[in-house]
Amino acid sequence: MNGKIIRSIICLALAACGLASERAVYATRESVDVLATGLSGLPEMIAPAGFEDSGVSLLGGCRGSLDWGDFENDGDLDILISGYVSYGQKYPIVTKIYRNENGNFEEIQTSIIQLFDGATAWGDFDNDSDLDILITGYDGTTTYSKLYRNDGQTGESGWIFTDMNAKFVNVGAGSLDWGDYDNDGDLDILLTGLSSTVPITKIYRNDGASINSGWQFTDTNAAVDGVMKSGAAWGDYDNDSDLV
Ligand SMILES: [Ca+2]
Ligand SMILES: [Ca+2]
Ligand SMILES: [Ca+2]
Ligand SMILES: [Ca+2]
Repeated sequence: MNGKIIRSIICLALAACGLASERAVYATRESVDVLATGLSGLPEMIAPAGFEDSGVSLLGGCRGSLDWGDFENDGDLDILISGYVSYGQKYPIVTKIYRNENGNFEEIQTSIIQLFDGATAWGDFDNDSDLDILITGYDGTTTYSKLYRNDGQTGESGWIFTDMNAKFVNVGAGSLDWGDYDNDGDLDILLTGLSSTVPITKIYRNDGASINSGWQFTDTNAAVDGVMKSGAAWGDYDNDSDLV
């Protein structure tokens, strides 16, 4: 990888699980880079035509989730990844952030919860020009949906992500996407997954800062079917300049 990334494609095999050695970053001559996690036996995930293995080794891609994002605003894409470390072994479960240092990915220290079978995505929910984190999944015994605010570097290799104690429904086996569906300039949340034994789909409206330094996300009670082991994405299907 190099700094000439034009765009990124995220490939994720959520319901599957693979060998640690098969998690890798791929790069092409067109400067389109692919980061993939997933299952041994999915050849299209292992060696897509025209891509070569960059040799980058990451932990946490088994039954995992991932996202690219420049969380420290230095102009290159970094990696957020969660999941098992190795196939067939439920533990350890990790959530890791790798900082891109000229194509070398260096792990940074955070206090983000360790989850698998979930979803992760960078998004600047508080519009302060740095990427925050939404993450869902299992920790081995229960499910979580957590929002972390990016509060900057601490020490040489640490980064502060503050748990906002958001009141989202906790889900596993889900997916999520940030999007400003009401066009008011802030990112809202589309969230799916299994809550207890019930598949859910929730849309949370971002209503800004609340007293006691919290943040208000309001459940819109949207009439959307609940789903799990799913994919969720906003899109302006009717081209009327909104995401619904
Ligand atoms: Ca960066
Ligand atoms: Ca932010
Ligand atoms: Ca909004
Ligand atoms: Ca629309």
